[in-house]
Amino acid sequence: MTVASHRPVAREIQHALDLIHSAKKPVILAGHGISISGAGDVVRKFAERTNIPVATTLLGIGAFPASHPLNLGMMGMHGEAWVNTAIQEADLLLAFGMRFDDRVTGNLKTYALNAKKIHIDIDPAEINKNVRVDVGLVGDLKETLEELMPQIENCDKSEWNAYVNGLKGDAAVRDIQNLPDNGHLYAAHVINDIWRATEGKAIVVTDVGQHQMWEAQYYKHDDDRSLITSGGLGTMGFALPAAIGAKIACPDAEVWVVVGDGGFQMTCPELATVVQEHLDINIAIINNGFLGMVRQWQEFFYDKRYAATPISGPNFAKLADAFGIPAATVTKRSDVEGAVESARRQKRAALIDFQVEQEDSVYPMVPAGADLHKMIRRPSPIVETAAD
Ligand SMILES: Cc1cc2nc3c(=O)[nH]c(=O)nc-3n(C[C@H](O)[C@H](O)[C@H](O)COP(=O)(O)OP(=O)(O)OC[C@H]3O[C@@H](n4cnc5c(N)ncnc54)[C@H](O)[C@@H]3O)c2cc1C
Ligand SMILES: Cc1ncc(C[n+]2csc(CCOP(=O)(O)OP(=O)(O)O)c2C)c(N)n1
Ligand SMILES: [Mg+2]
Repeated sequence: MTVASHRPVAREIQHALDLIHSAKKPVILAGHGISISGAGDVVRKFAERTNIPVATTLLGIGAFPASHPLNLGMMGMHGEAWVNTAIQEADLLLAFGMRFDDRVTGNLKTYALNAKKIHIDIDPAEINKNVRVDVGLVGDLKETLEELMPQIENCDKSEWNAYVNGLKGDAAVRDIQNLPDNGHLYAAHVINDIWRATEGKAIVVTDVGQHQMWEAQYYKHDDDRSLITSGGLGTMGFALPAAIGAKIACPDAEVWVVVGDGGFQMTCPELATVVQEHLDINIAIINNGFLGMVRQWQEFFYDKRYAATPISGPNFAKLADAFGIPAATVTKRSDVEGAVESARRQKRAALIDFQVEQEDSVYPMVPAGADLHKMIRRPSPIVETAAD
């Protein structure tokens, strides 16, 4: 293949068009470059005209609306199983401003072997870096798609879409909000309840770990840049300072921090900045008493040898109180909604310490370097867990 330099050349554009129009099982891989390029609208028009389903990276969440019928959800290590299966069975992948991170591909030797690949990226170094592609279009995504659009024909991919939707099975209705309360508090419940209370319209800033993945799974983002999260660097301690930035940049937005008990302790002195600058930020600590994501790997791959992952912490509500921030501690699902609404009503910062199940894990999971379709599934679906 050839890589067109900086402005895609006609031959490469034609090759891409041929692949798009002849594909029977295509998937768009929507990445962070969509937001950076401001290409959200043209990506939506492209997907609708070609009828191609869309999988997002973690950093692509929100760049294509979660509620759009063509949105499959997040791909990769903690993506939904049907999304990864669709990618593995696809005959064409269209990578839009994403860089095939190892959390996205799993084992490169078995990654989407049946698929032709088109990669549109502004950085020539990204083309063929991790995954070899058939067409590499180097350029700004919005400009490149706008150039392609007049030549894109309406496509009927209804058979493929029906097949992919069928893959969702029961997992698609992992509708946890209507389940009976069994006395357990799951992080998934908390995040889903925050999503419902905020009608999906908040800017959510997460830290790094299990709570970050549950946020990606259970808060449905329809708006671009409404999820701010540390992806590639995965820097614990990111959430609170980043939320301060988000609130100052968007003072009228409702801003929520979703943070683990470990990461919060890394940058919690910034509560002083929150108070000093009179910032109305709501902080949800997903407190599981562990460096949870590391504990999960120890459970799955190291015989539950929980070395250095059980962590202590202060009484977070008292800590908030010391800063003059109103706070609550929640241990029961029935108290989640009231605490969230009370935090939202305050016209200043508020903090909630959600003391969730300690040894819950994020499912599904592709073990690092494993084949993308070989996911570890939840032993019993959360539907059953929550109802037992
Ligand atoms: C605990 C943990 C678990 C994770 N699990 C997952 C997971 O399950 N699934 C997942 O997807 N991610 C996961 N991640 C995140 C992952 O590590 C990467 O950060 C993420 O996949 C990168 O997404 P991206 O390629 O869309 O964004 P980026 O890394 O930001 O790449 C953006 C790409 O767009 C290009 N670009 C920029 N501007 C433009 C433009 N104007 N026009 C065209 N192209 C442009 C860039 O050159 C780059 O190639 C996880 C991270 C952590 C910390
Ligand atoms: C600064 C930093 N140190 C270590 C890590 C490795 N790491 C990734 S997730 C994680 C655990 C996070 O624990 P917590 O903040 O409690 O969130 P949880 O996973 O329990 O939701 C660790 C230690 C990291 N990403 N960043
Ligand atoms: Mg934790």
